[in-house]
Amino acid sequence: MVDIWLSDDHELGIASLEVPVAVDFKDIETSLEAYRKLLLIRTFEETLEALFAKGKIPGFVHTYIGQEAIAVGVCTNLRTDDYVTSTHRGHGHAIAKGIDLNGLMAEVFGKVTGICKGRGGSMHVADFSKGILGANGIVAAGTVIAAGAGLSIQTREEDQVVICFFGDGGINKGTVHEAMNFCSVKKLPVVFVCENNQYAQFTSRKLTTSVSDLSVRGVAYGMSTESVDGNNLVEVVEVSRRAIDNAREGLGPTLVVADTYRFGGHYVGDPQAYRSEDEVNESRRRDPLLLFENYLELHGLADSDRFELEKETISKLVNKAVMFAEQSDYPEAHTATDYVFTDLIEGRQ
Ligand SMILES: Cc1ncc(C[n+]2csc(CCOP(=O)(O)OP(=O)(O)O)c2C)c(N)n1
Repeated sequence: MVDIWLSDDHELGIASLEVPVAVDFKDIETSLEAYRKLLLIRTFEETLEALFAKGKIPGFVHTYIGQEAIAVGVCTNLRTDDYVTSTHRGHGHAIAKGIDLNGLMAEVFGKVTGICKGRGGSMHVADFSKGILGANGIVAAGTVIAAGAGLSIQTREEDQVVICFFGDGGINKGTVHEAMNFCSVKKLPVVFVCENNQYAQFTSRKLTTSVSDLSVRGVAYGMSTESVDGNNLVEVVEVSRRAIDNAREGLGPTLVVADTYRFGGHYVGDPQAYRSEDEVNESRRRDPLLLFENYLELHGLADSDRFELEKETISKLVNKAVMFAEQSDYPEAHTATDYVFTDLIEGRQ
């Protein structure tokens, strides 16, 4: 048992995968679809690490490696017209919500064919047509955007939901207090998913946060709360579905705390002097991809040959996206302010 990142009630090992689920993860296509999404995020991020080292990516890159089961598990329960708000570590959320892969890659490269025409880059990827309201370089800013989107849904009397992904560092921000209180008092259809990856930049959660069980923060706002092993895809699907169903039915927001571990540094190139290699290696024993492979094997849904086949297919997809991005142009300098303001605002000026 390691206590570096698991909440007290989360056991180590594959026994915890034996969770009864409503999504039919005994169905081979459903399971493989989820596996492909996990792989897609992992491969996308590992490819970016290599490209960043070659100097091909402008700015900073924060990878989602180790946390994939949270985005995939939660988004498995969503419709295209549901919304997600994201963070600076947002590629996984966007992929899980169905963003176009070429458009995402080109955006991270800052190319004109990017999903935001190269204006956003890694930390500001958005695609409103898929309900992706934006990655965000401002920690926890997505929480108040989620509250606004929730209020919009309630005002329109629709049954969409908003998922607000944010980090354990973010949970100490004042905006979280405002957003959670507002969503709770208004019973807005928002699910706050706190990805507890144990670090905020270079500082352990234990040094910055007054409680070890982050879900108590939701109790303070009169919200439902859930805790889940964020590396266990099947469990994330099940727990987040309860919260999403409740939100859709008008029962108000839930705080879901998903315990996980950030395998990479805070950003690509982070020397990581604040943690030991042993700690990182220990956490990799509970790699969400390995756990889900164990699950698939245990239930006779796939074997190592199948895993290899899927990995090859996904690698090809990501390589094609890299080629697309590399062959695309950068925006021309004189267009820098195009697409930055909405017509609405321009119309008012
Ligand atoms: C408002 C604000 N304060 C500080 C920063 C600097 N900063 C960038 S990432 C980060 C840590 C965020 O930690 P967490 O929310 O746990 O997300 P993680 O990086 O672990 O995914 C900080 C403090 C920022 N971008 N925005």
